[in-house]
Amino acid sequence: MERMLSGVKPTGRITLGNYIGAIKPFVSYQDEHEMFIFIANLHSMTVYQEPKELRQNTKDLIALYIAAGLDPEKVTLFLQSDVMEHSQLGWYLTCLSGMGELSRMTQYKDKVAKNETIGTGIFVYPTLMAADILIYNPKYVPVGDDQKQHVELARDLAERFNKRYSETFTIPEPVVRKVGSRIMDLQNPEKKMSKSDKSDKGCIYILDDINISKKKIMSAVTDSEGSIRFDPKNKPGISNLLEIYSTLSGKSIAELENQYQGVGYGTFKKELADLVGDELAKIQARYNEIIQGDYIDQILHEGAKKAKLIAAKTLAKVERKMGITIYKR
Ligand code: AQP
Repeated sequence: MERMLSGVKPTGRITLGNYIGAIKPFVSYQDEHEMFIFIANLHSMTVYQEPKELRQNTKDLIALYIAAGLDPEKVTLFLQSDVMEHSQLGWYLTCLSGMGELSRMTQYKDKVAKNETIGTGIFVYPTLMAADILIYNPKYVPVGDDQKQHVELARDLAERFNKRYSETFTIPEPVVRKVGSRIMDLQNPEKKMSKSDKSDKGCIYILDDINISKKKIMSAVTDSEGSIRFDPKNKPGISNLLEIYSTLSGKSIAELENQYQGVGYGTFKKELADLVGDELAKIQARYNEIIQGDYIDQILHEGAKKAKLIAAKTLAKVERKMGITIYKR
């Protein structure tokens, strides 16, 4: 089985965007791949996290991974901070990277353009993300649309290291799904749905009350044309709802366009709201069972042990090749 790796940051309540763009695809890959899925808590530190909230968000995220269908028997689930080798390899890769290439990373560039205060962590986190990936030598990295650039940096750094010190890292390939890799805000469909957004009206959270999640779909911004067709440029609201519908129902966008020909937006939204509500209800029921007791602690403990075995081996190899190690450990 080919190895696959990905993660999500515990930076807020998990959204429908995170679920459709990341967690649901992870579940669909688990039978055919050797998967490593982690909670990217080191990355969450690039922006201040209130400690109590961070603890809760971390716990919720691991419970949601499992509630959504990830099977800890098949998938290695762990906290990034439990495997310290990520940070150590991250440092070596930071030293291998240039200011120029890190300055070209979209997230950093956006913050510069908006004249925001930028922590150093925001600037260097792509090299830590490269380490998260390369330390497991995965073939595939499933990501949403916005993360593709970071996997490309990981590829460049892997090639640079391999060339300088000899073949060491597998060159990873990003896997970006055609539908659902960028779910947009329901109130502002020009903007990505994000868990750390301040306003929650356009954002459905997986742990939202079911009626509230349905109301959010019913009040999603659309347009005045009245026809249900996929046209992200001219009809961003309806196109976004079609993507959500398609990924949750398994029907293609073309099938949905056909099914809803001549049907009003109200009916379309109502049926989508029911679909979203049913999906969330299933996940929430399972979440409520998992969040009790110490099941999560056991999963994370086991996961960290398994991940560390591989990460330590890669790091030892890297340090040997770089000349850091001078004795047999
Ligand atoms: N709106 C989205 N549509 C589809 N996929 C999405 N992802 C995030 N938002 C959407 C994917 O979810 C995974 C988790 O990413 P992350 O937590 O590491 O960071 P992110 O992409 O920055 O996610 P958020 O929700 O926008 O978090 P904040 O607000 O903290 O920055 C990734 O695979 C991502 O592509």
